[in-house]
Amino acid sequence: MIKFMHCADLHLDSPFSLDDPHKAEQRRAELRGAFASMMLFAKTEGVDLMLMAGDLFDSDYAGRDTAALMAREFASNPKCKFIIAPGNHDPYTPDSIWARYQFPEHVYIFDTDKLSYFSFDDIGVDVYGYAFTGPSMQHNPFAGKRPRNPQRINLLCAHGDLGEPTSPYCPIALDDVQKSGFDYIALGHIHNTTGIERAGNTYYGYSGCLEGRDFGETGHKGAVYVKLDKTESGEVHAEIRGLRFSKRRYEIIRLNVTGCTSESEIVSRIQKTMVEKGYGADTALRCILEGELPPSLDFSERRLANSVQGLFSLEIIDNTMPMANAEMLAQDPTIRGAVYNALLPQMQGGTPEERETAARALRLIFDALAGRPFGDDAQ
Ligand SMILES: [Mn+2]
Repeated sequence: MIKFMHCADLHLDSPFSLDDPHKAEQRRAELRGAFASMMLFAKTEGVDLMLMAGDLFDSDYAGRDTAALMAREFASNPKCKFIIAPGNHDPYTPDSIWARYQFPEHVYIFDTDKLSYFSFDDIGVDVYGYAFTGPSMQHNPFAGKRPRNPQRINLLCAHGDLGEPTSPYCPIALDDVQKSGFDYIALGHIHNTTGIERAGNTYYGYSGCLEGRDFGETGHKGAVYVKLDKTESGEVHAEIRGLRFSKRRYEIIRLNVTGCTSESEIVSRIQKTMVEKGYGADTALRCILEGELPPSLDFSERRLANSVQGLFSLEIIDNTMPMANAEMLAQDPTIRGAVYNALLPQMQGGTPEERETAARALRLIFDALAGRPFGDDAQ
């Protein structure tokens, strides 16, 4: 039996998308922390191989200190073989860190865009793979190819776009996977994993990234841990586990706040949802408010975000409509009723942009009529 891990898309040195530059810097440090946690796990568990399926760095201008950090981590675990298949963000070029930096001997880096392999007789494993040698790749190097020795445990470590025939990032057809003859295909490129699946006799899938970087990469992130056995007759048994290494997660919720009559009621509704979903200091939350609120309810997105305690960060997006108590308003003989009735068609039937503009206009006018200063989100 062999033990291996599969990770990808570390994007070390990546910029993080957060409003607060201090927190963005913190996130960079946490990403390195997640990497260190994964490496510690590999060492503790005594894994034989780590398959790193590309985009380890965010760009081919990765800093030397990041390369040094990576090399130190590799050096501290000489029993594990590290296999690297450079991706579209960190392609193997003569100037790249892969070519120029002196990594330890037990680090194996694919350096051509043709399928090649590293052979490990001590554990009976061949690891196939290829490198991006530029920012894009039009053809799948393993399409139509088979491992040279079916008796071996045959793994493939690769960066590419599965099921996207026109992708400029190495389009891989499911058929290529199914007919490949590999026992396990460790893919990188897609940051949200959908789990490891099986096609034909081949396990395959994306590990996802190690840390989410923005709201496009929600949920906890990590790596895949596999214990794999191949019998004499070529039968494969695999125990596959997804492991969390991320320090934080990005999450998005849509919250209906109909019935709230004050800002503090909205705050408690957000807090109740946090408890239900288990969101705490590990969570960067985007909360989209929906539903109908009284037009007179004066709230600011920023003030709301500051009132909610216990999260890593909170972003409020207001998609509510100021239409609660609508019947009373529609009957209102004053200018309030006239404004409401004038804006109602756009608030109800317009495009999302028109609805938002009309809702905002109504709030501003009601604020002005009530003598309130415009909220800080007004512009
Ligand atoms: Mn990529």
